[in-house]
Amino acid sequence: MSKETFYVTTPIYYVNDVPHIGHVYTTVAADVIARYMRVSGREVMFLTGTDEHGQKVEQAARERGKTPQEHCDEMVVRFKDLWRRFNISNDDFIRTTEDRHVKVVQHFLQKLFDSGDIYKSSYSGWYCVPDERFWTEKDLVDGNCPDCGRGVVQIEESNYFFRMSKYQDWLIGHIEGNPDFIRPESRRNEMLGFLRKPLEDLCISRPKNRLHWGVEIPFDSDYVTYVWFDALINYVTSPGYTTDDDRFSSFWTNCTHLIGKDILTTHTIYWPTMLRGEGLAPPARVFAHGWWTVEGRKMSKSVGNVVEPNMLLDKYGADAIRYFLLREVPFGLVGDFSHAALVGRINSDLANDLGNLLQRSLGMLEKYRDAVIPPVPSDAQMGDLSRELVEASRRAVAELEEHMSALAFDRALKSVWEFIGRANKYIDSAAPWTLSKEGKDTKLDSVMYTLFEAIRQVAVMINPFMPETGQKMFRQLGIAQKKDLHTITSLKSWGGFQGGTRTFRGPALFPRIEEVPEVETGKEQDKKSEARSQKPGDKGMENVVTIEDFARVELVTGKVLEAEAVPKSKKLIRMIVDTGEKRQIVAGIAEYYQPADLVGKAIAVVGNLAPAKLMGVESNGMLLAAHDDDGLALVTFDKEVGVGVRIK
Ligand code: ME8
Repeated sequence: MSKETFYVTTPIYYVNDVPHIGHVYTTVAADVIARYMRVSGREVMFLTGTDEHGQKVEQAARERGKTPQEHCDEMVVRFKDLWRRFNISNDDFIRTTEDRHVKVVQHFLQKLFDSGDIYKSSYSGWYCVPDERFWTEKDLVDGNCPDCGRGVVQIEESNYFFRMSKYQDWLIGHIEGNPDFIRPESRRNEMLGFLRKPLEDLCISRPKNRLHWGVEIPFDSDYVTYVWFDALINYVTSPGYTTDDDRFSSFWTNCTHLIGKDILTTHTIYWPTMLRGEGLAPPARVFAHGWWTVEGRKMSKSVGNVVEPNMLLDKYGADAIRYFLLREVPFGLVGDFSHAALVGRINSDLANDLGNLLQRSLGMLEKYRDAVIPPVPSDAQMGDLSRELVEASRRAVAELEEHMSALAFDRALKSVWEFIGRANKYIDSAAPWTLSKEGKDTKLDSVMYTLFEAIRQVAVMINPFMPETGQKMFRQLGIAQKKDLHTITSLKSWGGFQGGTRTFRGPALFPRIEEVPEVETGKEQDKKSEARSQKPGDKGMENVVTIEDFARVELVTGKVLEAEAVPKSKKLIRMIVDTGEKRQIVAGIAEYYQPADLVGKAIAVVGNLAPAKLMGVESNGMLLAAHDDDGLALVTFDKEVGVGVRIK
């Protein structure tokens, strides 16, 4: 293979349950990076699949009155259908019950057994049935599983063990010597901390009298393989370990595993030591992203707030969800899903910024140039405004490349949106309508060309994130078939769009959604809070609140990360504030503060205020300030505090 390779994987998901928004998150992220690498000229392999063995699956099948295989065959369809609906472009889908995988697991085990890295021993310890994990006495928290908090049972039996402890020093050296191996940094430190305690050997078998549903141990038919030992091996089965050496070695060296933080230990402790025992290199990078909650709460069946992705797809479409998930929070930090936040993003970023840019530009090209792209302007024909836009495009492409290689999806999108903002401003400043009215034809040609080359660049940059939208844009720009104009390489030099191309105006990319809670006016809010604070019999004490009342208000510390004036408003400033999670807050303080002065400030925020829209911009929270005749002062702190700290 001559091209540089890139191999990306998602966890293989358990088929004991249906997929939810958490599974969608990792899979969409993997899809975006796979698509991006393809258009950057890499030979890509993208793997996802399902984890079908083990106790949980056996139990789920039993509860449904099915055999485990029947259960798996039915559940896997839900994952495959969902990935199709989300336009997931995986090159392979692996199921651990497939023969190709079972063979590799058995090969792996036999090799480790032959080299003496697997041995048999009797074991007594605490076992968490739902997690299928053994724990030592000192691991337990209040006598329960330290991972899930559920009860554990004492088990004594003979089992096979992998000599994981033997590789501890090597693993520490590997993590220390390869800063990119575990990402983000916080997770790397967490694992180095974990490795300060001695590693124990790993129990890798389950006796068949307790569990049947697994890969039989090749050297002892009374046992099946521990589900995690079986599952992790999927990552080498697919690219051809033991079956296609060339393919395997070319992809394995460039492998990135995307996972949630819940399965960090298995991927960065078990897996690299297993590979080391087998004589294989560890994956190049394991990136553990953060956890999604829903409307501020942990997603759980008992709470009834599990976000069902098919319902979201019906309502918002794949691209809006893909965009929201990756734009809303930095990959690696916690995220909170809420319909209001999703609708806010659709309306402001997708319908307003991106949709309007394309729609108004196509409209002008139709009106002024019969929908035909003018020729590429010469250097002399380009004015300062156009040159600035070209420069902004160079910056956006460079930033996109930098952020994508670090899997900083939110920053990559932010850079693209800054460029979209520039292109929108370019239209306002270059004012094609005036050029047309004044008959400045050469200038108008030059402006329209520059604008459309910028839009083509936007389409290329967003295409990996929103493939349906990318394709729609390419169609409307008249370059659907010109694949060479869809690549990141085509953005390296300005002027790829050919003059004479005919464009086609289509329907709006993202119609606005008008269902976000509207703001109440200040007076209405005041009336309501007065009514809430008055209790019958409390004469003369109308404004007294109980400690419980006060505790309902979540006051937290925050740090302003970004601030900008809300267009067309004299009073409002839109801020992105870190309160442990990133949120957008709109405040009426523009008469007293410059946006630039706010960035970096530590502030006090009402964290659980209902979302509201101010001049069409969504605000999630309110900052505290004192207002008197002399002006306005933000509430801040007299020494440094972290973000997201509760103020009481
Ligand atoms: O652990 N937020 O499978 P699984 C973000 N079979 N991501 C989430 C999430 C949430 N709330 N919930 C789930 C397994 N995920 C094993 C993996 S790999 C060799 C074997 C995502 O079905 C996240 O990627 O429990 C997490 O790591 C994964 O789903 C767990 O999926």
